[in-house]
Amino acid sequence: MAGTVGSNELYFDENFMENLMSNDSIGRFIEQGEAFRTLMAYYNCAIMEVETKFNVLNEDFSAEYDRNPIETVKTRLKSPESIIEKLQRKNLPFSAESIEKNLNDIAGVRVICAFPEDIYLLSECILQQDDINLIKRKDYIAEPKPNGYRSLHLIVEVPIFLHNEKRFMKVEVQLRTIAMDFWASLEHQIYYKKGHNIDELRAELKDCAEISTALDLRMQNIRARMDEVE
Ligand code: 0O2
Repeated sequence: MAGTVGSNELYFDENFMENLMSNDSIGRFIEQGEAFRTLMAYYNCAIMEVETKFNVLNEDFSAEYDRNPIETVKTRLKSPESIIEKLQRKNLPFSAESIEKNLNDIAGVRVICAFPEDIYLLSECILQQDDINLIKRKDYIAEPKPNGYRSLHLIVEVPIFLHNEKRFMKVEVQLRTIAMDFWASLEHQIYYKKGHNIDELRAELKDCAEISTALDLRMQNIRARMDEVE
């Protein structure tokens, strides 16, 4: 994910702003500052709602079964730079309205689990909550991307309760294991790199994806056998 995972600050670089203002349509977008800031505040609220839901589930499993299905929850608000880049790439209008209508990943919550089966357990639990609407589900664990990327992606809509209204906001939830997260972090760095040995590195990463899949399954199997013993 672009933007800083775990930090919800909005940040504009000075040169970046100058370049932006020289482009008419983007300039108009920036002029919409107030609407943009309000929208980002709403997404921030939605992130808090979804993060809390996962923390509650983790507490519940801990109290009931004496185990935590979640290792970590990371959150991020997409940076203005990434939002503008995505609107441009998709040839979409630069406005707060357009962002809300067309982009699904402004608010991001990443849930890291130790075992693959916990991913599906948590996904089921969150989706059966009556204030959550599922918009889109992509299972890159059942069907990994050609480069080896694995994760379960959910686009959900969650209500936020403001002083005078209830608003539904979209949040992208990525669920993955520690191994999948480790792999994706390195792959994300390589994605932006160029160089003569890049194909070799990508092939090696693909190999690592297969090893990490096997490791996830073996670890899950060990846990299942430990549960049997207990
Ligand atoms: P960011 O925020 O910089 O991470 P769309 O549905 O149009 O929003 P897309 O690409 O169809 O976009 O969505 P998809 O496939 O669900 O992927 C969305 C996010 O998943 C990406 O965000 C990444 O965070 C992650 N992701 C998807 N594929 C890969 C991959 O091959 N490697 C890694 N490391 N991460 C991946 P973005 O769009 O990159 O933006």
